[in-house]
Amino acid sequence: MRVTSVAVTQPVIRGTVSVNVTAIQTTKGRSDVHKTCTRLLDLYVSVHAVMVFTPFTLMVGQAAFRFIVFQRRSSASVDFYRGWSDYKDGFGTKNHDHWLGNKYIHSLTNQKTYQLRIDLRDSGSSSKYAVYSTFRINNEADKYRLSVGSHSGNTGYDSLSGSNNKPFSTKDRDNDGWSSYDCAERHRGAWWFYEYYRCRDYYSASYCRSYCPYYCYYFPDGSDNCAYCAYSHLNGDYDGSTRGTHMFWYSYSLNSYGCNLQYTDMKIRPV
Ligand SMILES: [Ca+2]
Repeated sequence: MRVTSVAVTQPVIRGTVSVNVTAIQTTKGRSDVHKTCTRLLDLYVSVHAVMVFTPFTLMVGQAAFRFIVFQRRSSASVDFYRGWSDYKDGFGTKNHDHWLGNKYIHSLTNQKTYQLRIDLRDSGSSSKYAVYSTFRINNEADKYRLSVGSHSGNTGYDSLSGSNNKPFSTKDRDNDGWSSYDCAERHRGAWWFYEYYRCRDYYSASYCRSYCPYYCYYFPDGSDNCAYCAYSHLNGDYDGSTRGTHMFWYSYSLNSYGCNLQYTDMKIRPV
């Protein structure tokens, strides 16, 4: 097999690499193309680079490679309670738990239109998914603001809806717009948080004291109050031991209303 034209720009180890494969010659058939794609994808993840596979991606013909997984949680082995620079540059490893990096997600999703798929497995081993017709995040100057299209799937609730058009927050960058709380600290993670629900804004102290403990995604705020900053948060602690710090996706069709998720991934593919 011979790749006749590969243009690589900015060949740096941790940066944006743009690769345009414009022509491929092979004498051994499709399997060799597949192998080369695999190597290129290995490169893409191992250096956290962003590559542009023009017709090449379609030539792979393997569903697994059409998706780019930018988030995966499957164990507690990778700490997701990190600051802005880690979420910007990415962390974790390709085939295990990781966050690809906001600067790469931004670069990818602003070059073409991508669909987002989120897969979830709850504490009862039930698997659900959510699909968004379009997905992109803006640049760092706009705090990696989220933009998603129409929702479908079987989780029973569009738990990313409230995060749409919201900036990204980390424990060292409070962009949630809610002066009462640092949502990333309270939820121990990073997400497109926003001002959403505070029990005492609606109910009496005595009511909140009894109401708050029912929902594990409510973080406590004193003895008679609780709050939460989004319908979903997939970058919380794995098996979070403190109320409000779990990975959650609010849903009546998931065990424990979508708390204590045991597996998640977030992935995109061009549409
Ligand atoms: Ca805040």
